[in-house]
Amino acid sequence: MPKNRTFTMIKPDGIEKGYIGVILNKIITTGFNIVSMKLTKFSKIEAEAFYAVHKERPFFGELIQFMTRGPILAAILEKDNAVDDFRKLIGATNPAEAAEGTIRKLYASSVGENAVHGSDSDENASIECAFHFSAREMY
Ligand code: 3AN
Repeated sequence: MPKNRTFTMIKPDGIEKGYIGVILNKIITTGFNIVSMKLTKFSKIEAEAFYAVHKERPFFGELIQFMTRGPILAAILEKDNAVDDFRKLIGATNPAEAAEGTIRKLYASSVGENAVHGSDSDENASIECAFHFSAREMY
């Protein structure tokens, strides 16, 4: 598999609980290279745009409130098979269903507040990277 890229965020719950260090350590020791990273915060309009695909879902309002309540750590990660391997590393959306050793099993508390985001396709990874980083910030 050629090296490719995925996009991740440590979500507000992960930051509030002090999990930046342990989550980044897990990402790096699993073999991902961090190629871009920033601590930033969504405005309501930005969060609604980022999660537009979910706008008809019943949890949309809750999701936007959660994702705007504090800073996020946004990063672009590189590795062979990055998108699929990162989804494996973070585990199922609901931490109660996430496999042992995954980031969500270890550090997430609920299906809503699930500590980390990972792109679900190469196409969405490109869109999400460009949402948070300018061309000159993608190394
Ligand atoms: P994933 O993050 O695993 O790709 P998605 O794309 O289905 O999951 O959902 C995006 C985000 O929406 C999740 N990370 C979570 O924060 C939130 N979410 C998903 N399902 C629910 C739900 N049933 N209740 C509340 N929030 C949810």
